Amino acid sequence: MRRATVYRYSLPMEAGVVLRNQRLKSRDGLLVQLWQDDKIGWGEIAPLPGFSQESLEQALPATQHALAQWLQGASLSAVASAFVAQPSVAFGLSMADAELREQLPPAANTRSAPLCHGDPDELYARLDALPADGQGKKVAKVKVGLYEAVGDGLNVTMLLEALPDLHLRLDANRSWTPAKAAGFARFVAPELRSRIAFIEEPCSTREQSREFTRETGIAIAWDESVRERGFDVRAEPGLAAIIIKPTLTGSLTRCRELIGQAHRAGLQAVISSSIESSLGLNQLARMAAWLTPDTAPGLDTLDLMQAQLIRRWPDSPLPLISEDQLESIWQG
Ligand code: OSB
Ligand code: MG
Repeated sequence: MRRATVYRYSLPMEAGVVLRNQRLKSRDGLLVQLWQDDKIGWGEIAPLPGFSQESLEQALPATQHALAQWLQGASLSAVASAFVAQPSVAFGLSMADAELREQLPPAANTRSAPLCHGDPDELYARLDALPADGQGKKVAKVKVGLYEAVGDGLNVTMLLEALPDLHLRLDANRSWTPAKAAGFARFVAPELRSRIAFIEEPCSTREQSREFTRETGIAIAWDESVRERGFDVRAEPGLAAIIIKPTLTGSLTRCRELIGQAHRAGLQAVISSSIESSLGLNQLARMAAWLTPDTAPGLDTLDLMQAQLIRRWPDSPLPLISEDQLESIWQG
């Protein structure tokens, strides 16, 4: 016997969360709950405004259609993989299916790379206490490109000088011109640069980012590029990693394919958040433990929200919204 329920959620965000120039007041999405015999599987479908092509209004009928097919006996992983134009639907359905079929192992890597922000004293104390990963490194992440590039360079230098076992991931989200990127690098001494694990998409074009890594020796990673049409995962000089945001990418099968291609090319694959709820983040942490065991995932986004959903994230003080507080909008 198969049964399915779709819930809709809306989680209040911290004041002042701005994504691509628009304020995100709440994080809205769907949760899918599947039942088969004595097994349950949950999945989260949460298109991210400003990033996803599809809207929640489009995701809902697509989800209902897919679940109706599953209820009639279709394979959900096959149905999910067909939703290439709606990656959030493909991902959420395939995770519910993977949980139901006990394909997704329970162990989670919740030691994600913390995002560095806020008061410097508090930040240094937090980084000092950060446990090392399997390779004995502390890995944290800094967003750059929001203010002056030179200031970013000074800030990165201060962090790396203060904490000799710290390795940083930086993320510029394509915001620098070649001149600004060079301005940043000028303020990071060459001997510190090897502790920049990578900088995600420093420049507005891939060619400029390649030029940046050639000129500075600072490694780069592809994030936005991975989701562009015609992108091929391949080794390139200076390229350290690809970032995989499953909600923006697609089904579990598609994500595994990308991770496999990255590993075969000698690149790291970093599983990363698209600001999912604590339920989605826990599933991403399980994916990371399973598929990228040597790499800290990028999941430090729960603090942007004011509540957790269904499943707790370790040590989070945020209140938990449970299943009985959610509005079920579809059942089959
Ligand atoms: O800037 O890469 C981004 C999350 C949602 C949308 C865009 C971005 C992000 C993150 C996630 O940075 C956190 C991380 O990757 O560590
Ligand atoms: Mg990025």
